[in-house]
Amino acid sequence: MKLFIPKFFVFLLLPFLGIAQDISVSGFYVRPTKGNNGAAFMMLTNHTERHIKLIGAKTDASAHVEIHTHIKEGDIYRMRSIPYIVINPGSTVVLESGGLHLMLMDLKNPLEEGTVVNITLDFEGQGAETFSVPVKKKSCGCCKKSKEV
Ligand SMILES: [Cu+2]
Repeated sequence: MKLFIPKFFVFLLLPFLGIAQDISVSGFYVRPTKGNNGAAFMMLTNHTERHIKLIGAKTDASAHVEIHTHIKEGDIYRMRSIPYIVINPGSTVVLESGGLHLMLMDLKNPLEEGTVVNITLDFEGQGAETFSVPVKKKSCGCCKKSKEV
């Protein structure tokens, strides 16, 4: 199944997506891929005075989504699944290439640049929020690194 979402439809949805009251999500994008797994990146800013956890994500584009980090083993960095990401009070966590990211596992179709995938983020105690996420090679400038995951 390919996601062909008319542009006007995305436009209509935009006012309702992207900003939760306590957490803001910016620079959210997914990299195009022909492989089985895709990677999603973003910045998460916690506007509250308490810790907030990203405890999961899901999408209709893949079988499931894992939260990944990179762990150094000897001289090699390997991806590891972790149960959650903590966003400290008043802080921003960057999910970027080579670091934390969401891994879209077992994609149903290749992720083609210019399309959109819906990804739902689940924050502990905040509920879930769904975003229309563009498939593109680079973010809108929030992530400086460009090395491959
Ligand atoms: Cu990964």
